[in-house]
Amino acid sequence: MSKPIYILNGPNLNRLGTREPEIYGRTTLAEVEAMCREAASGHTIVFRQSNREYEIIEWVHEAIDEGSGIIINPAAFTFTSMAIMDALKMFPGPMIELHISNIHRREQIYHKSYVSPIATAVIAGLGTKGYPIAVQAILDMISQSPARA
Ligand code: CA2
Repeated sequence: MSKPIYILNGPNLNRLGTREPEIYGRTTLAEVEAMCREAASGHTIVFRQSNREYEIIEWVHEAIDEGSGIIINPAAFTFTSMAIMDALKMFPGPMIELHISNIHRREQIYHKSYVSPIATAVIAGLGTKGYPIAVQAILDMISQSPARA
């Protein structure tokens, strides 16, 4: 049985599709999850969202023990959390940092990510369609290192 891909989502993303559609679109997080499962074509996905920093850290630890890859949209924790960065640093496999919006086109406070310097790749600005693209990309990365598949 292959190890799951962890797709972790940070604070407020449970409200996706309900506010600021000009920035984040109208797709809900449940629909994003369905898109990811379809893109994974059978590979196991663990898809989670939390508004709590410690919970995301616990899930990164779980992924370190049980996961083959991590896709993470840390939302506001991107710019604040050394603790999530430290946990992610321990993950030995491929890791994609994902943002729905292009954080670099936004205000200065959205420019300095703690995660980008330790991520394998960064996807930003593709809208929620970035998620299935990230799933395909990480499956490709995992297949390049069969020990983790
Ligand atoms: O673009 C992204 O995916 C972000 O990670 C979203 C974060 C923001 O802090 C990052 O800079 C970029 C904010 C998520 C807020 O979630 C909302 C959900 C529904 C409606 C409005 C905001």
